[in-house]
Amino acid sequence: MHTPDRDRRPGFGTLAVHAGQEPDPSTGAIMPPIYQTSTYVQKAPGEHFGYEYARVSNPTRTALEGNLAALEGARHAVAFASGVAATDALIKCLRPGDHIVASNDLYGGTHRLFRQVFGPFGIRSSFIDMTDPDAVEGALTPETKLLWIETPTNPLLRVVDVRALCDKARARGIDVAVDNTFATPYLQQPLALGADLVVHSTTKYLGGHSDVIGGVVCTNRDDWEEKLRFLIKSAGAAPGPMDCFLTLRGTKTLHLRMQRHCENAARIAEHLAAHPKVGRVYYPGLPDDPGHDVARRQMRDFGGMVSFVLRDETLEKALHVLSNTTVFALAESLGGVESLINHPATMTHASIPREERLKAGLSDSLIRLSVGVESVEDLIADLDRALAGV
Ligand code: P1T
Repeated sequence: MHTPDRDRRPGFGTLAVHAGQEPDPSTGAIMPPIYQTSTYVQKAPGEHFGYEYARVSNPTRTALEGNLAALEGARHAVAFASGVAATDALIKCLRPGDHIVASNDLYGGTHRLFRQVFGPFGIRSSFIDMTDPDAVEGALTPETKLLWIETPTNPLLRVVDVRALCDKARARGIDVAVDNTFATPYLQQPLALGADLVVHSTTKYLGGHSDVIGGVVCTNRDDWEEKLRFLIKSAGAAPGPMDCFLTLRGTKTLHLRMQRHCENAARIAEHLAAHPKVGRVYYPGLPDDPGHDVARRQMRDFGGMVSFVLRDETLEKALHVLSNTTVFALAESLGGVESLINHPATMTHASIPREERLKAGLSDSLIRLSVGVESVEDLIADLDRALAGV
């Protein structure tokens, strides 16, 4: 994309609105069309216009990939049919005998994929507290090929020092992947902190409207891009053109939405921290949060996710709150404009064995909020009403 001053890199908002997209050369359409086609005509055998078959590539997907690469400051972005499909393709690039060190506080589906899908193929995973440098050091083996970092983590919002772990990994020839779903590139850019790969569930903040499932891997490494494109072609987890269009529509307002998500989440975290019925609040924006200092260093703001437990930590009382909000909808997922409330133990993280969950600090009564962009007074009143009943 071009700006009047060619020496200056465009700002985030300009990239969000324009990167990856030029008006359609045949019609002048200002928005990239939804190229709803499975195949492309060839001038002669093997002589085509850049596209052969839509599992491999599609112009709507190319526009989305150009946009996401620009937002992450990456040379390449490879889009997938879901966040899990993006992770799956990345792990398929490892080999039997390889070892992954991952956070013990992470999306339940990632744990399930690593343990239950790749475990039987001989890829081992260790889940540890990545905020503890000694725990990371102790988990590394000569077979470790990948560090898998989520930060802030799902659902305890722990903050992992990406630069420190990248330095440690680089010294040992280990690649680092960061799942940047919770932070988004507006708040945090892991490649600039030394990561090799950034993964997103674009289903969340990037899409932003809870109407599409998607994923992406961004990287500056040509070898990784080649492997991931080979996997899209060979294993087929390609996103459809309509989904790419919807995601691209979402990214145009990412910076605006994130500002409001952060503002609302900070207000709610402060309110809950002062509420007599609330025990602990997990939010890196609170000054006494253990991740606050690292978050201030590596993030622009603290994000839209807040977790908490009640002072009286009984499951029954937590379930009462979960069932009695009216603006916050009880649902899995996050990052849409609407607020959601979730119970990790029975919903998003049910696939992690209970003992492992408890050891990682994820209690049965934890409540997770995805704070939307509604009027914050209504969100606070909704939580207060639900809390009043316990
Ligand atoms: O749902 P999908 O697009 O396949 O993305 C999976 C995924 C990957 N990484 C993180 C950090 C995630 O939170 C998710 C999906 N998470 C939820 C559905 C959830 O409610 O936590």
